Amino acid sequence: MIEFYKFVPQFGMRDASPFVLKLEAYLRLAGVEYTTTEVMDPRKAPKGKLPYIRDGNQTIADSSFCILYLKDKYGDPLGENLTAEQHAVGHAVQTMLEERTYWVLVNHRWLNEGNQIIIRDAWFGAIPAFIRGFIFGKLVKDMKKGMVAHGIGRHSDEEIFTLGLADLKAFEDILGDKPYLLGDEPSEYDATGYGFLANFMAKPFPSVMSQYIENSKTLRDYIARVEKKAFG
Ligand SMILES: N[C@@H](CCC(=O)N[C@@H](CS)C(=O)NCC(=O)O)C(=O)O
Repeated sequence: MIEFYKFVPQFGMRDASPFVLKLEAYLRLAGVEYTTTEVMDPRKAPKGKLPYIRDGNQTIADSSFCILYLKDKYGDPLGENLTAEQHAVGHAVQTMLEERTYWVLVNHRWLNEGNQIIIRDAWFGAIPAFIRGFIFGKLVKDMKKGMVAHGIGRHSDEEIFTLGLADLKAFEDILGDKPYLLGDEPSEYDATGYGFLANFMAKPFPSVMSQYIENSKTLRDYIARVEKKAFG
């Protein structure tokens, strides 16, 4: 049985990490049986990040490597009927969400001063107050440094949202009036689409991104459709 390691549910969401939500949606859509372990401190994870899975004595970290492992072990029920071109489109959309849109989410949650307090109290509230500020401050500083090195951290919030909104529009246009990103049936790329879009709708962090989704019947219905298909 696959053991799935994730964060504790937070902000009214099954998981406030888009990567964790992606993997859990994949497990459900692909019909893989699993048990769940909630982790408070991702530093103890094999690559210092969540999600990861265990299967017997094997540990696989990173949502994409987990999915590759699962496809290798159980086959690819969500992808076997897709053409190479559909896979390529799915891959490109997934890479956009994970490598670019993700930073729009991180910037808004972790570097916006109001949101920082919400994050700090929710995830670091158990740490004694006298060291909480220090630990959280260092984490935010390291995050900012990483984002500057990446390049995204050199833009203003407004510029970052401009990039994020372009990603949402691209996603919406590729989806069009299809029920799922690549057609009538869900694929692994919908697990990613859902994981990211649903996370922008986390209640305590309204933004132009959540507004865009709220105003788009296509995207709203899509999130609800994938959620229903995956989680019932
Ligand atoms: N490429 C990884 C990304 C995972 C990731 O960035 N997880 C974040 C949560 S969204 C995390 O665990 N962060 C903890 C940390 O950096 O301390 C994947 O696909 O699993």
